[in-house]
This record gives sequence, structure tokens and C-alpha cells, in this order.
Amino acid sequence: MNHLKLSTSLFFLLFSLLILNAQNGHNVWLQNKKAKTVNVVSSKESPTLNIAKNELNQGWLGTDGATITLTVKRNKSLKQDGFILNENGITANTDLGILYGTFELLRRQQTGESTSNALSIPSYDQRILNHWDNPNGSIERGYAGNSLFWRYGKDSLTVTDSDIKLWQEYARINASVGINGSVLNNVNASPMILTSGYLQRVKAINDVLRPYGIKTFLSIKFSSPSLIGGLETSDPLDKNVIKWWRDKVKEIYTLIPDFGGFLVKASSEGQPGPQDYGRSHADGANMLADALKPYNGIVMWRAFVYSPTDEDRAKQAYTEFAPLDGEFRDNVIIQVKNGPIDFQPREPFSPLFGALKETAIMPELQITQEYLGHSTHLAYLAPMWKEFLESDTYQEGEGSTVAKTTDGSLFDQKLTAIAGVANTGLDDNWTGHTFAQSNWYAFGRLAWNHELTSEQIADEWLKLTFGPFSLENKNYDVDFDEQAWNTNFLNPVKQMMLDSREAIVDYMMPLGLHHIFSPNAHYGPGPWYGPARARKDWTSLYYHQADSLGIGFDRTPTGSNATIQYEEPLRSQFNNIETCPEDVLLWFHHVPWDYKMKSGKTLWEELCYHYDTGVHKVRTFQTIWDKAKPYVDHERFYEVQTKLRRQARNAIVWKDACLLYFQEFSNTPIPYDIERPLHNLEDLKISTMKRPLDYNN
Ligand code: GCV
Repeated sequence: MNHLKLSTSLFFLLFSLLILNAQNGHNVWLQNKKAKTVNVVSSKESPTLNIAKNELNQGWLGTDGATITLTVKRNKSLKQDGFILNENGITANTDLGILYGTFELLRRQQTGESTSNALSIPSYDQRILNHWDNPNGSIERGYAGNSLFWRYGKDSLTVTDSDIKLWQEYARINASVGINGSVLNNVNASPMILTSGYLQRVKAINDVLRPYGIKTFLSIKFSSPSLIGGLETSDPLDKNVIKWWRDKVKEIYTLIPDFGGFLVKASSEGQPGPQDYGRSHADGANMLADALKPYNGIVMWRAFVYSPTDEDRAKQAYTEFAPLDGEFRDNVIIQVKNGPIDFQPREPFSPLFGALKETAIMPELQITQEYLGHSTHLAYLAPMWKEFLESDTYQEGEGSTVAKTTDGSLFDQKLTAIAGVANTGLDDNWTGHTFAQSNWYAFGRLAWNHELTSEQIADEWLKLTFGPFSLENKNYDVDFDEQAWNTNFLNPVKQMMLDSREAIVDYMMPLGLHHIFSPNAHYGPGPWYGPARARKDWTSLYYHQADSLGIGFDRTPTGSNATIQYEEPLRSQFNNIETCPEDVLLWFHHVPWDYKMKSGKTLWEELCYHYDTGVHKVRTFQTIWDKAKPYVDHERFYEVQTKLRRQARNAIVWKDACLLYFQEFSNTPIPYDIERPLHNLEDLKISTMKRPLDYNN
């Protein structure tokens, strides 16, 4: 071997070692690749097209030396930023369409799908991340470090080179899955966000995000006119208030001409809103919409409203919003959480979907795992979101799925959108848990195409994140045995992902149980939580209603009658204990402990087996992952392995806590073929109040 060859080999060895060591997940599903040469021809230049060219040069895995043409021209079969891939290249109506087509092309090269004759059009026009980031850098319900956008301290508003680099990486990741909007701050908004220093920083962020096609939005505090504007009121019908907002909007658009608009949490969980002044949600939303209209800005007005009245919390959003249908401006869209309560591991869909026929409405999903084990438990959420999007509302007859009632295909919505509460932060791997990256990915993919299956998305994500093309994964540099990889890694790990959400439902709250967490952190179990002085709808006792007769919330006409908000035949189906789907049985019914389930078991036994199954599933995940070791770099392997161990311990705590506590009401033994509890209820009551929940560890 001559000197040159030797030093080149040494260089590559060192290089791969360095890269290997640096595998901290920061590149998410956009792993560095050994690209081949490609000749990219484009009829025009623009910052967005330059990004597309760069991506092709860095990631081309097709024929070496191929020529690819990027063509921006009007094509009637394409809506907005859709694109067509064919043998010669990418065609789109817009530069951004070319960028999306580029990412699709490169993705297909890696996953082995055909790269020719594909036409792709987004399901929703606006595909938006909601960041619950506070101006001091903390993140509400964030489990992956501090904010990417805001920080604490006296230089907090200075824009540094590392800020810009990070925002650019963030924008690239989002664009790669078609996300085109970011709300940069918490819906529990500080009024400070609308002051000049913060707006300057929003402008800086927007400048970085723009070429990647991402619009910025802000959450606003409804009482800003009085809090920072010196006005005596924030009444939306007051002329000074109207003027204040108009001026503020003008100031924003002068700085950021392509600003997206506002997200508003108003008259909700103590946040100020129009109801403080005797006005309606429509009055509040329309006033802001009028101010934004001249600039094409929009208002996303949240329907997450409930107050401590006697009315069932699950009914309140519908009660407040259904009568307002048709009263909102056409640049207002009502943002509704997928379920009627709050992002629980399983909820039926919110009855507002489909109920507003003359008002644009958008789903809000939660990517961050507030109620699904934070960034410790492995939960792939696409199955949960698909279950929701495919739920039939029956609003316009059979087949009126949530997807269709929101994507403009059933109702003539001028605006269509979908939001996901982000799980990103300053952690090296962005999301805390490596597998939580799959939820960021899945949200973007489903927002772009809600017809994709959970399996397909998991398959793509695994191939891109851990697959053979990644430079980081030295196992495949030499010789890649695809069959072995599929059998030993891809298929079992994909199955683990697909089963992971249901495992959590099983060991946390099966059969329609909901919100029985220990308070505040929403991490560990707290089915016993219900101090006499606590707000009733913030206690677990309110939600499970366990007593000596049975368990569950009666939402039929003999109870809160929440079922009336659903269209027939769903309403009757939910009302009848025999036809109500068992996975939401305790959501709708108070069921006797000895009620015979479809399996032939009593309700109590069925509950016990679900908790036990959940624990067993996590133990299976551990085995799958341990076997995957040869196929994963050290850092990500051990991170996931450690977290699965903790998840397994936590699952046992959940099972023991819930079964021992509910047994006090059922007065029946836990079936003897189920492993005996490892904990005492009294100890659990003390320890699970805290996070981290690592009893005895
Ligand atoms: C941002 C739940 C969460 C809150 C969140 C709220 C909302 O109550 O626990 O942290 O506040 O939902 O979506 O507004």
C-alpha cells in the first residue's frame, strides 16, 4: 500500500470514528450520506432553490453523474406547494414545492420507493408547530431542554451565530417533512412578546426560516392592550383597543411582511379573554382578524375552554362554540384539541369536529408527551393520530371522518390547517428521546398527507434514521445485508413502535379511563388524587368515579349526557353499554365491576389484564431493543435501552398503583395468574407525586 493510500485510509478511519462518536441524534432523520455526483439544472435562482440544490448535492443516491432539472411552472393539477417527480427531475408551481419535492426524492432514494411519476399535494394548507416556549427560555410541558428561540439573561435578545445555525437546522428539519409554520411562544402568552425587543428577535428568526418556507406566528395575551398598551380595558369592542391592535399589527408587518398571524388562548384556564368584558369568542377573534386581514394574516382561536362549573368538562368546548358557527371572519380558524378533555392517552374525538359547518376548524395534536411518559417512555404517536383522523363523525353521513371535516374536502373551508404542540428543545437530539423524533417526523408527514399509514411512516423513519445510507452507521459502510437488517432490526423495531402507544394506554388508563395522573407533572399515577379543597375537574376522582358499584364517567343521558353532542348513529352507539366500543367504555359509562365484557371476563378482571398486558409489552420492547444492538450506534442504543428500563419500572408502578387503588372499590382479588404487585399502595401514594417516578431506584 503506498503512502497516499495508507494516509487516505487512516483519514477515513479517523473520520468515521469521529462521526461515530458524534452520533448524538442531532441529525435526526437527515443523516449525513455518502452522496453521489449529480448535475442540478434550474431555470432560475432563489434562496429556496439554492437550498434544494444543496440538498441534492449533499444527498443524491441515484445514478452517479445524473442530471436533474428543477422546473417552476404553473401546473393545474398541482395545488399550492405540491410537486411532481419524474425521470428528469422535479416540477412545482412554487420554489417551495421544488424544495418539498427534493426532500421527497431523496427520501425515496433511501427508502427504496420509486422516484418517478409521483404527484404530491398537501392535505392541509398550514402545517404548524406550536411551541409552548416562554420568553425566559423555559418550555411548558417541554422535556428536551430549554427553548430554541428564547433564553434567560441580560443578553437574551441578542442574536448570536449559534442561534442562527440552530434555527437554520430547525428550519431544514421542518421543511424536510413539509411543516410550514411555527408559533414561537407559549399559548399561555406573556404580553412582553409583543414589545419591540422581542419583535426584533421574531424578525431575526423569521429571516432564517423564510427560505425554508416556514411562516412565524405568535401567541398573544388577550389583555395586552391594558398590560403593555396603557389602556384601561382590553374589551374587543372598545375603539381604543381596536386601534391598539391595528397599530400593533402594523408594527409587526412593517418588520415582518410575511408574518403568519396570531394563536390565541382566551377565556381558558385563567387566561384573559373577551368573556371578561361580556363579549363572545367571535367578538374577540373577529377584532383580531380584522386587524390582520389587510396583511393576509390569520387568527387561530383555540377552543380549549372549560371552567369549574357543574357541566361535564368534556361538554364545555362544544357548548361554547357550536352556537357561534358562522359568526367568525374568514381569516379565523378554530383550533380544537383532538379529544374533548386534554391529550389523554386515549380519548374519543372532540364532537366539535364536523359540528361547525360554516367555520373553519383545525385539529391540535400534542407531539410533546405531556400525558404519555414525557421523554422517558417510548411512544410512537402516529397510531393515535390516525385513529383520530379516521374517526367517523357522521356529520354529513357515513365516511365524514375528522380528516375530511377539516381538510376542506367536506366543507368549503377557505383555510385548512393542523397544529402539533412541539416536542423540541435544546437537547442535542432535539426531542429528549430518540424515538420522540419519530413523532416530529410523523406529525409533518401526516399534516402533508393524512392518508399515509402509521406503518409506512415508521418504516420511512427507521430507514432514514438508522438505515444503511447513514455515514454515522459504520456497520453498513462495508457490506450491508439487507435481509438481516430487515429481520433483526427493521421489522421488530417497527412493530415495537406500532405497539408502543397501546402499551401506554394499557398500563396507564385502559378501557376509556382518563386523567388519573398525579397532579401537575402529569407523569406518574394518581388515581387517588382528590383533596377536598381542590378544583373538582382537576382531580382524578372526578374522572374515574370509582365506587363500590363500579367505575367510569356516565356521559349518557342518565349522566352528563355528553353523548348528545355526537351525531347519530354514534350517539346511540356510545349510549348503549353493549355497543359502546370497549376501548372508550369507561369514558362514557359507569360500569359495574362484575359486568361481563366481550372476552367473557368481568370488568375488574379485564382491567387487571390490560394493566398486566401493558407491563408485558414494555418487557417485550426491551427484548426487541436489546437484540437491535448490532444495528445501532452506541450512544443512541444505550440512551433508548436505559429509558426502556425506566419505562418498564414505571409501568409496574402504574399497574400496582391503579390495581391496588381500584381494588379498594372492587373488593375482588387480582387474578392469580397476574404477577403480584411489588409495591404497597401507601408508599406509592407518597412517591408517585414526584417526578422522576423511579420508586425504589
Ligand atoms: C399550555 C393543559 C396543559 C397546560 C397547557 C394547556 C393548554 O392544561 O397541562 O400546560 O397550557 O393544556 O393546552 O392550553
